[in-house]
Amino acid sequence: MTRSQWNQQFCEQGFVCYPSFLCMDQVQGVISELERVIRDVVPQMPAEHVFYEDKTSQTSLKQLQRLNEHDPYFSDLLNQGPVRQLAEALLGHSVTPRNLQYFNKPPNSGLPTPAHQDGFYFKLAPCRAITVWLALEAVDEENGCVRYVSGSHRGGMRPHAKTGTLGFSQGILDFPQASDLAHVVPCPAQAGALLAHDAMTIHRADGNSSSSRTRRALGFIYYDDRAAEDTDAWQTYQDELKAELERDGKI
Ligand SMILES: O=C(O)CCC(=O)C(=O)O
Repeated sequence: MTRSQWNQQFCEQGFVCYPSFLCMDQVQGVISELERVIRDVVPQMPAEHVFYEDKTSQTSLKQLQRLNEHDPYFSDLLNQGPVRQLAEALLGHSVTPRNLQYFNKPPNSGLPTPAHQDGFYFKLAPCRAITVWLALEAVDEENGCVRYVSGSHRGGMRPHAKTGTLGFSQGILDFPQASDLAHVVPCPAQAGALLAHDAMTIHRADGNSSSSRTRRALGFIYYDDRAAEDTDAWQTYQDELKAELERDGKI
Protein backbone atom coordinates (compact mmCIF):
# COMPACT_ATOMS: atom_id res chain seq x y z
CA MET A 1 0.00 0.00 0.00
CA THR A 2 1.11 3.60 -0.51
CA ARG A 3 1.62 6.01 2.38
CA SER A 4 -1.66 7.78 1.61
CA GLN A 5 -3.52 4.43 1.61
CA TRP A 6 -2.09 3.60 5.06
CA ASN A 7 -3.13 7.05 6.28
CA GLN A 8 -6.61 6.63 4.84
CA GLN A 9 -7.01 3.26 6.55
CA PHE A 10 -5.81 4.77 9.84
CA CYS A 11 -8.35 7.62 9.53
CA GLU A 12 -11.21 5.27 8.66
CA GLN A 13 -10.58 2.39 11.08
CA GLY A 14 -8.61 4.11 13.86
CA PHE A 15 -5.86 1.50 13.52
CA VAL A 16 -3.55 -0.11 10.96
CA CYS A 17 -1.43 -3.25 10.87
CA TYR A 18 1.96 -3.50 9.12
CA PRO A 19 2.57 -7.27 8.90
CA SER A 20 6.40 -7.13 8.62
CA PHE A 21 7.71 -3.81 9.89
CA LEU A 22 10.93 -5.35 11.29
CA CYS A 23 12.81 -8.39 9.98
CA MET A 24 13.68 -11.32 12.24
CA ASP A 25 17.26 -10.10 12.81
CA GLN A 26 16.00 -6.70 13.95
CA VAL A 27 13.43 -8.30 16.27
CA GLN A 28 16.15 -10.53 17.70
CA GLY A 29 18.28 -7.42 18.35
CA VAL A 30 15.43 -5.77 20.28
CA ILE A 31 14.81 -8.96 22.30
CA SER A 32 18.51 -9.19 23.26
CA GLU A 33 18.43 -5.60 24.53
CA LEU A 34 15.23 -6.29 26.41
CA GLU A 35 16.76 -9.35 28.07
CA ARG A 36 19.76 -7.22 29.09
CA VAL A 37 17.44 -4.60 30.59
CA ILE A 38 15.40 -7.22 32.47
CA ARG A 39 18.65 -8.66 33.88
CA ASP A 40 20.64 -5.48 34.62
CA VAL A 41 18.29 -2.48 34.75
CA VAL A 42 14.96 -3.72 36.13
CA PRO A 43 16.45 -4.38 39.61
CA GLN A 44 17.13 -0.61 39.86
CA MET A 45 13.81 0.57 38.42
CA PRO A 46 11.13 2.02 40.73
CA ALA A 47 8.46 -0.49 41.72
CA GLU A 48 5.71 1.56 40.05
CA HIS A 49 7.36 0.95 36.66
CA VAL A 50 7.71 -2.84 37.04
CA PHE A 51 4.63 -5.05 37.24
CA TYR A 52 4.47 -8.79 37.91
CA GLU A 53 1.36 -10.98 37.77
CA ASP A 54 2.76 -12.43 41.01
CA LYS A 55 5.38 -10.21 42.56
CA THR A 56 7.08 -13.16 44.28
CA SER A 57 7.82 -14.73 40.86
CA GLN A 58 10.26 -13.01 38.48
CA THR A 59 9.06 -15.15 35.56
CA SER A 60 5.65 -13.52 35.88
CA LEU A 61 6.95 -10.11 34.71
CA LYS A 62 4.05 -8.54 32.79
CA GLN A 63 4.85 -4.89 32.16
CA LEU A 64 7.65 -2.32 32.23
CA GLN A 65 6.89 1.39 32.07
CA ARG A 66 9.01 4.26 30.67
CA LEU A 67 11.86 2.08 29.41
CA ASN A 68 13.03 5.18 27.51
CA GLU A 69 13.81 6.90 30.84
CA HIS A 70 15.75 3.93 32.19
CA ASP A 71 17.93 2.85 29.28
CA PRO A 72 19.65 4.67 26.36
CA TYR A 73 18.94 1.91 23.82
CA PHE A 74 15.20 2.18 24.44
CA SER A 75 15.39 5.97 24.59
CA ASP A 76 16.80 5.96 21.04
CA LEU A 77 14.25 3.40 19.88
CA LEU A 78 11.40 5.68 20.99
CA ASN A 79 12.91 9.04 20.08
CA GLN A 80 14.65 8.37 16.77
CA GLY A 81 14.14 6.23 13.74
CA PRO A 82 11.34 4.50 11.91
CA VAL A 83 8.69 4.12 14.62
CA ARG A 84 8.63 7.85 15.37
CA GLN A 85 8.57 8.62 11.63
CA LEU A 86 5.61 6.30 11.20
CA ALA A 87 3.76 7.97 14.11
CA GLU A 88 4.33 11.40 12.53
CA ALA A 89 3.19 10.18 9.11
CA LEU A 90 -0.03 8.68 10.51
CA LEU A 91 -0.88 11.69 12.68
CA GLY A 92 0.21 14.10 9.95
CA HIS A 93 2.11 16.19 12.49
CA SER A 94 5.24 16.33 14.64
CA VAL A 95 5.04 14.39 17.90
CA THR A 96 6.45 14.31 21.41
CA PRO A 97 7.65 10.79 22.32
CA ARG A 98 6.11 10.01 25.71
CA ASN A 99 6.53 6.40 26.84
CA LEU A 100 8.04 3.09 25.76
CA GLN A 101 6.36 0.16 27.48
CA TYR A 102 6.98 -3.57 27.54
CA PHE A 103 3.91 -5.81 27.60
CA ASN A 104 4.02 -9.51 28.34
CA LYS A 105 1.32 -12.01 29.12
CA PRO A 106 3.12 -14.89 30.87
CA PRO A 107 1.89 -18.42 30.03
CA ASN A 108 -1.17 -19.52 32.02
CA SER A 109 -1.18 -16.41 34.21
CA GLY A 110 -1.34 -13.53 31.67
CA LEU A 111 -4.61 -11.71 32.33
CA PRO A 112 -6.94 -10.06 29.80
CA THR A 113 -6.40 -6.43 28.82
CA PRO A 114 -9.69 -4.66 29.63
CA ALA A 115 -11.38 -2.64 26.86
CA HIS A 116 -10.10 0.94 27.03
CA GLN A 117 -9.17 4.06 25.11
CA ASP A 118 -5.57 5.17 25.69
CA GLY A 119 -6.65 8.80 25.56
CA PHE A 120 -8.52 8.33 28.84
CA TYR A 121 -5.14 7.91 30.56
CA PHE A 122 -3.35 10.67 28.64
CA LYS A 123 -5.24 13.82 29.81
CA LEU A 124 -4.80 15.64 26.48
CA ALA A 125 -6.82 18.41 24.86
CA PRO A 126 -7.55 17.81 22.08
CA CYS A 127 -7.04 14.05 22.45
CA ARG A 128 -4.52 13.58 19.66
CA ALA A 129 -1.96 10.82 20.19
CA ILE A 130 -0.97 7.46 18.78
CA THR A 131 0.19 4.16 20.24
CA VAL A 132 2.41 1.89 18.16
CA TRP A 133 2.50 -1.75 19.28
CA LEU A 134 5.31 -4.00 18.09
CA ALA A 135 4.99 -7.81 18.34
CA LEU A 136 8.24 -9.45 19.51
CA GLU A 137 6.90 -12.95 18.84
CA ALA A 138 3.86 -14.59 17.29
CA VAL A 139 0.69 -13.28 18.94
CA ASP A 140 -2.64 -14.92 18.20
CA GLU A 141 -5.99 -15.80 19.72
CA GLU A 142 -4.38 -18.36 22.05
CA ASN A 143 -1.85 -16.06 23.75
CA GLY A 144 -3.96 -12.88 23.59
CA CYS A 145 -3.88 -10.81 20.42
CA VAL A 146 -5.02 -7.18 20.41
CA ARG A 147 -8.64 -6.63 19.29
CA TYR A 148 -9.79 -3.26 18.00
CA VAL A 149 -13.28 -1.84 17.62
CA SER A 150 -13.02 -0.48 14.11
CA GLY A 151 -14.21 3.11 13.74
CA SER A 152 -14.57 3.60 17.51
CA HIS A 153 -12.13 6.53 17.48
CA ARG A 154 -14.97 8.60 16.03
CA GLY A 155 -17.44 7.76 18.83
CA GLY A 156 -16.07 10.03 21.58
CA MET A 157 -14.60 9.12 24.94
CA ARG A 158 -16.56 6.38 26.73
CA PRO A 159 -16.96 6.32 30.53
CA HIS A 160 -14.10 4.48 32.25
CA ALA A 161 -13.78 3.08 35.76
CA LYS A 162 -11.20 1.22 37.82
CA THR A 163 -10.58 -2.36 36.72
CA GLY A 164 -8.34 -3.83 39.42
CA THR A 165 -6.07 -5.08 36.60
CA LEU A 166 -2.44 -4.21 37.27
CA GLY A 167 -1.05 -2.17 34.36
CA PHE A 168 -4.49 -1.41 32.91
CA SER A 169 -6.11 0.44 35.75
CA GLN A 170 -9.04 1.86 33.75
CA GLY A 171 -11.57 0.09 31.55
CA ILE A 172 -14.72 1.08 29.66
CA LEU A 173 -17.76 0.80 31.94
CA ASP A 174 -20.38 0.13 29.27
CA PHE A 175 -18.36 -2.29 27.10
CA PRO A 176 -19.41 -4.18 25.10
CA GLN A 177 -22.35 -2.58 23.39
CA ALA A 178 -23.90 -4.39 20.40
CA SER A 179 -22.29 -1.88 18.04
CA ASP A 180 -18.87 -2.64 19.59
CA LEU A 181 -19.28 -6.37 19.05
CA ALA A 182 -20.28 -5.83 15.42
CA HIS A 183 -17.00 -4.07 14.69
CA VAL A 184 -14.39 -6.00 16.69
CA VAL A 185 -11.33 -6.94 14.62
CA PRO A 186 -8.81 -9.41 16.10
CA CYS A 187 -5.25 -8.59 15.01
CA PRO A 188 -2.98 -11.64 15.17
CA ALA A 189 0.61 -10.62 14.51
CA GLN A 190 3.90 -12.30 13.61
CA ALA A 191 7.17 -11.23 15.25
CA GLY A 192 8.11 -7.86 13.75
CA ALA A 193 4.52 -6.90 12.89
CA LEU A 194 3.43 -3.49 14.01
CA LEU A 195 -0.02 -2.21 14.95
CA ALA A 196 -0.75 1.49 15.33
CA HIS A 197 -3.89 2.91 16.90
CA ASP A 198 -5.44 6.30 17.55
CA ALA A 199 -5.67 7.31 21.25
CA MET A 200 -9.49 7.22 20.93
CA THR A 201 -9.71 3.69 19.44
CA ILE A 202 -11.26 1.09 21.75
CA HIS A 203 -9.12 -2.03 22.12
CA ARG A 204 -8.78 -5.02 24.38
CA ALA A 205 -7.05 -8.41 24.48
CA ASP A 206 -7.81 -11.80 25.97
CA GLY A 207 -5.53 -13.41 28.54
CA ASN A 208 -2.84 -15.90 27.58
CA SER A 209 -4.45 -19.35 27.65
CA SER A 210 -1.31 -21.14 26.43
CA SER A 211 0.64 -23.22 28.94
CA SER A 212 4.06 -22.55 27.40
CA ARG A 213 4.06 -19.44 25.19
CA THR A 214 4.77 -15.90 26.35
CA ARG A 215 3.23 -12.88 24.57
CA ARG A 216 5.86 -10.16 24.38
CA ALA A 217 5.37 -6.77 22.73
CA LEU A 218 6.52 -3.16 22.99
CA GLY A 219 4.19 -0.14 23.11
CA PHE A 220 5.41 3.26 21.87
CA ILE A 221 3.35 6.30 22.85
CA TYR A 222 3.58 9.61 20.95
CA TYR A 223 1.55 12.76 21.65
CA ASP A 224 0.69 15.02 18.73
CA ASP A 225 2.35 18.40 19.31
CA ARG A 226 -1.01 20.11 18.75
CA ALA A 227 -2.34 18.49 21.96
CA ALA A 228 -1.88 20.16 25.35
CA GLU A 229 -1.23 17.86 28.27
CA ASP A 230 -2.79 18.50 31.68
CA THR A 231 0.37 17.48 33.51
CA ASP A 232 -1.10 18.22 36.96
CA ALA A 233 -4.07 15.90 36.38
CA TRP A 234 -1.75 13.23 34.97
CA GLN A 235 0.68 13.44 37.93
CA THR A 236 -2.16 13.42 40.46
CA TYR A 237 -3.54 10.23 38.90
CA GLN A 238 -0.07 8.60 38.84
CA ASP A 239 0.48 9.45 42.53
CA GLU A 240 -2.92 8.09 43.53
CA LEU A 241 -2.39 4.93 41.52
CA LYS A 242 1.03 4.31 43.04
CA ALA A 243 -0.36 4.75 46.57
CA GLU A 244 -3.21 2.36 45.79
CA LEU A 245 -0.93 -0.31 44.30
CA GLU A 246 1.38 -0.09 47.33
CA ARG A 247 -1.58 -0.30 49.72
CA ASP A 248 -2.94 -3.37 47.89
CA GLY A 249 0.51 -5.05 47.90
CA LYS A 250 0.63 -5.19 44.08
CA ILE A 251 3.99 -3.43 43.78
O1 LIG B 1 -0.69 -5.51 24.92
C1 LIG B 1 -1.88 -5.38 25.22
O2 LIG B 1 -2.58 -6.30 25.63
C2 LIG B 1 -2.57 -4.07 25.08
C3 LIG B 1 -1.67 -2.93 24.87
C4 LIG B 1 -2.42 -1.64 24.91
O3 LIG B 1 -3.50 -1.54 25.44
C5 LIG B 1 -1.82 -0.48 24.27
O4 LIG B 1 -0.69 -0.57 23.77
O5 LIG B 1 -2.47 0.57 24.27
